[in-house]
Amino acid sequence: MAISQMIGAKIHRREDPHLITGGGRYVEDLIRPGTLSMVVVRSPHPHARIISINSERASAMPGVLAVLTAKDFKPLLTGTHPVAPAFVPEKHTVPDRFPIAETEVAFQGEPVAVVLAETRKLAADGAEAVEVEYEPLPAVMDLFKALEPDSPKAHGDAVDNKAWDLTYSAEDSVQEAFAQAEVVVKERILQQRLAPTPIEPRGVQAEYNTFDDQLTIWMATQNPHFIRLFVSGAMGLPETKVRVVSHDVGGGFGSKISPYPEDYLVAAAARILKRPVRWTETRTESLQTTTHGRGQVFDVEVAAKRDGSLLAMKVTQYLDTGAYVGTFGAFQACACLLAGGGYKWPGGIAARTIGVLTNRVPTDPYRGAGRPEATHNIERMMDVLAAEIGMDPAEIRRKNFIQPNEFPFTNNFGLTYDSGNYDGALSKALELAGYQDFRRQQAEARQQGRYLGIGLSTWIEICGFGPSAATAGATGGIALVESAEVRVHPTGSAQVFVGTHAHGQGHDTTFAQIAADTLGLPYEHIEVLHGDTAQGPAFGYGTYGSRSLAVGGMAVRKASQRIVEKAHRIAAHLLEASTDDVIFEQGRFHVRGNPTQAKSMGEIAFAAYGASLPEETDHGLEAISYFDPPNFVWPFGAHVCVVEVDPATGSVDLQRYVAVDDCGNVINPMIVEGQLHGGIAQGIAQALFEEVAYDPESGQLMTGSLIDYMVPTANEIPAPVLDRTVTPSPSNELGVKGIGEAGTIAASAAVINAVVDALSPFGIRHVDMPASPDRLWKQIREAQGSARA
Ligand code: MCN
Repeated sequence: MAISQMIGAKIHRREDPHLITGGGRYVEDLIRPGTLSMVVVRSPHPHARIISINSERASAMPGVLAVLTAKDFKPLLTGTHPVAPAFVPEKHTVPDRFPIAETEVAFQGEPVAVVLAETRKLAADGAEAVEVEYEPLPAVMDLFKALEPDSPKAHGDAVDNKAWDLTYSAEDSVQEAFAQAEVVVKERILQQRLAPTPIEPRGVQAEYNTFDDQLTIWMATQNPHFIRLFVSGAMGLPETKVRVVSHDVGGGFGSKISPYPEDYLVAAAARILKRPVRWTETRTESLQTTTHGRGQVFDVEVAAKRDGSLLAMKVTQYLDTGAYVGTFGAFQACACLLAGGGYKWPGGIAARTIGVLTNRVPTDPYRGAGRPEATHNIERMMDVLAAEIGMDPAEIRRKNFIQPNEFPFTNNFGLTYDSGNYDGALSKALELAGYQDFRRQQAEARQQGRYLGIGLSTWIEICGFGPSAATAGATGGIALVESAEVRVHPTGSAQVFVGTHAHGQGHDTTFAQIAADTLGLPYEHIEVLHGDTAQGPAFGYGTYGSRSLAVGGMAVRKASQRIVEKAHRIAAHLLEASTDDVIFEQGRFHVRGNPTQAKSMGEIAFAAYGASLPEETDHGLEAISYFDPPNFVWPFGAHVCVVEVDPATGSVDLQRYVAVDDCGNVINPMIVEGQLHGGIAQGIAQALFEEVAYDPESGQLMTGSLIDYMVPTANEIPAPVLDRTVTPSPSNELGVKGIGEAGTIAASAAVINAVVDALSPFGIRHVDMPASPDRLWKQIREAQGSARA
């Protein structure tokens, strides 16, 4: 492929051949000699006191080397589970969390002991033989019950079940707007708990080398450097003595950002036993103990004029934190700050978030984290309002959009949207979906007793985390910037080490595209490396929040530009010209006006390690860069979904899905489409299929296998029609915005709006997720009953 044509090229992912031919390297593939398997003994109760743990029988089982409990780990592990203060520093009551329970368990699946044996089967047998005596305590499974004063407390020593209660703004203008509004609509909107369910479950291996006191951890994670930071801190080791290696990762969707108890336990067990230790969760453990996403309820009220002009909004978020506050769990409160979507609210927005402790597994970011919730709320409310005043859902959106000439636009909470043309995306999507014609088809179908519906979702997103000035406070002092190191070798091949860590997003391809164009080297000569804290820059900030391109890709760009600057000086020296007279084009340096006398970047690379350098120039061609963006990036788009609902069964037939998205300039259109396909599938999954369910009385997880937890397959997801508009971001030189979460952020509202539109003849104006056949069937029956009454 020619030089300088890589950015924007629709090329296949270079990662795929080895992944799809079984050549991936996952944690389970790693076999170190002498490795012990760890199996975790977990609480069967949602809340209980631990009376005693008897490991005598287990310790005597064949192949079992040790049974370890909290008291064995205490000398090695200090501190508590890290929790980023995020947006809720006030009134934050976060229960302490040691990786393994000592006296009390607060959710079903919480570790109480670990068994280490020669094989996993022997460890599992040993775990069966560990005798734990519990005194069950009252558990609180429902977040509204948890807020009642006489409710059981999720932890024995808790005063109440509030992890936080924060009002972002309660402007007087909001009250005034509601008092003067011609129409007010309100809705309670559920965001059910979801299990992230990556194909590769969590896995950790660790080896402690006593020769040089070096701890190596192999694991499936989204951010190896953060894990190194937390584990080295907990074990009292310098970061230089801990190496975290993460090869291929089979998905994460946010669930592999934060450290987990097992990460510490495997590392500490390897140190105690002086043998390598491995642990990989079973699918049931994954559903039971990997952090869940969403788990929220919103009360939303919108005040407007009869002509559809929005005035003000009130929103209260109830967020089920689970038994402990996840490391980045409070980040989901950003649903409040984005409550207004892409619309203008002259009277303001009053927002309150309440974090509620329950006896369920903790919640933490899951693809979109806070932004799907914000989009779902506002996009539902736009339709509820449109129905109330008899206005077309597309028109009411157009009437209230922030206009292209109003960017940069500062929202009601002081966040500045960088650029956008919301109507541009909507108009294109409506045209592709045949919106005008659809209403005719819908009317005809209704005459035949068929219920078709169309739903819109005009979404916006904050991503590209993030500007250090904005993120340092939310992360407890760690500024979310991103790093890259570029090494050009004497023969003109280059290695690009990045601090992000792709786990399905195709960075090896897209970052090589950026480096190839910037360095003027052939794409094939560039190798992208990540996931090993012993290589590349000292720190990396990881892959989440659709930040890798807008922040990490820019670090690649900047480091590559530094190389070009140095190469420029060397080229001028070799061409015996002044640097001002030498220009860099298509990977070649030449004297202005004389393109025949030129030096390629490959030739300069060789010279950089040779004897003929300009004065005061160091040898080598390497550069490190950290990029700190001036702002977040704000992608947007419009999704349109067409469904048919069968009122006899409540089943939803997804007939068409159109998405027009705008992530600024695009590095690789094929990868962007792939990200949208996956993201949309997960949004549809939330809308129609998936829900983590607990028995409300016993607190037992009822969706502990993939038979009960309904992850849809390709059969249930239609191939979406994708298109885009291009509104570059002014926040980075590449003009890019993120796309990794966009599909999930947009999709649930488009699907549910379509379902509600289909069922509007029954007088139904809101449907909760998942809109499963039984839920819809009951709702239709109830609506028919009340219509008859
Ligand atoms: N890209 C591009 N042009 C753009 C925007 C993005 O070519 N204008 C490319 C990027 O170069 C990158 C990919 O698209 O190769 C996604 O980039 P970006 O939007 O920066 O998102 P991240 O790489 O930071 O990925 C994180 C995002 C998140 S937050 C979740 S959750 C998620 C997701 O990505 N989890 C995933 N996509 C996933 N895909 C897979 N297969 N597995 C997961 O767990």
